Amino acid sequence: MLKKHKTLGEFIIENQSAFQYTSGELSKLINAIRLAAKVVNHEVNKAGLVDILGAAGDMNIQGENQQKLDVMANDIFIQTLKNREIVCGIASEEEDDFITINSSDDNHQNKYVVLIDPLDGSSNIDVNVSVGTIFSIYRRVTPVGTPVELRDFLQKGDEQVAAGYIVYGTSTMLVYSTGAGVNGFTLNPALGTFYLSHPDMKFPESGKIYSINEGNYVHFLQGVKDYIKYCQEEDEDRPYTSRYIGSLVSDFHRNMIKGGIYMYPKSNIAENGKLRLLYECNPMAYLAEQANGIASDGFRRILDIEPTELHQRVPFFCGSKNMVEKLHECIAKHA
Ligand code: P6P
Repeated sequence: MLKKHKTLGEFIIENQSAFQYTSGELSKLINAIRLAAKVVNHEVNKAGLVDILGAAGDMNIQGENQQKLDVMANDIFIQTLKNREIVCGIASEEEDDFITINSSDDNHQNKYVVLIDPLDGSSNIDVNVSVGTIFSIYRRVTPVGTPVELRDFLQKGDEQVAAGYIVYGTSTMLVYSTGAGVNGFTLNPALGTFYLSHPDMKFPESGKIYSINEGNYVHFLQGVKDYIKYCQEEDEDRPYTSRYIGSLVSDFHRNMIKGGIYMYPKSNIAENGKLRLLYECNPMAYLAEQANGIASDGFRRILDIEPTELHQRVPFFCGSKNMVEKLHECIAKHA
């Protein structure tokens, strides 16, 4: 008898009551993200083909103007979320400013804001390496019935009501949390259905994988350099393994399953690091903590940082508790 895996739809309904806000709202949001994920997955998986067939010019096989995939992913998520009566605003890495979404009664009745990186690591598409979508969900702080404002988006990561990612890898997975642990769902492309494949995901307390772009080594803080050397020296549990895909979602996902630490420090070339606080670091930090991991900027808990700008960058260190704490020790020695 085939063990029946729970579908994402069944899981959402079962856990709807656990969501601390009115029932059904989260379902609409996650269902919109689920649908958009399937559409983006389809586009991402045929990207190479379209490039080949579209080589004749900038027209693709359907005769449409070929969009960059991250722009296309952005449009798909925004359109899908707009169609639900629940989102009053969206901020995206692909949009300079936030987008106001009015309710169909024109009275701004929708309660949630969504922040997204629609296709993180999209430069990897051209070399057939996995990419991801990252999303972060808050309740608005300005009164329902008024247009959404910037302060609805500039909320601390601690205020998130849900966050997650889709990783378009060897298989496509949707991994998310609403504050009661992290669950991973794998898409069966033949059926277009996500199945619960990774219930209650947790970072191992320790790990042996460190992920960082060592090409920037000379620019790192001395404490980060010391930690990298710690990972590399001979000892009972070391040297660790260096694994860096150049796709945050993929490195994070592997480290959560196997144990590891992801690091994107600040440097002379990236004075606040490269990753964006609102739609990359906050959602991944929320997931990390829900999975017993840690996420910091080297000094502060990511989820405590008061945002000041929509696209602000922060240094980002995230993963297995013991590994991030060891990094903090190395940094503190030089603080
Ligand atoms: P670098 C992709 O552009 C990204 O935002 C993350 O997904 C990835 O971990 C990082 O940047 C890669 O940056 O500077 O090492 O190429």
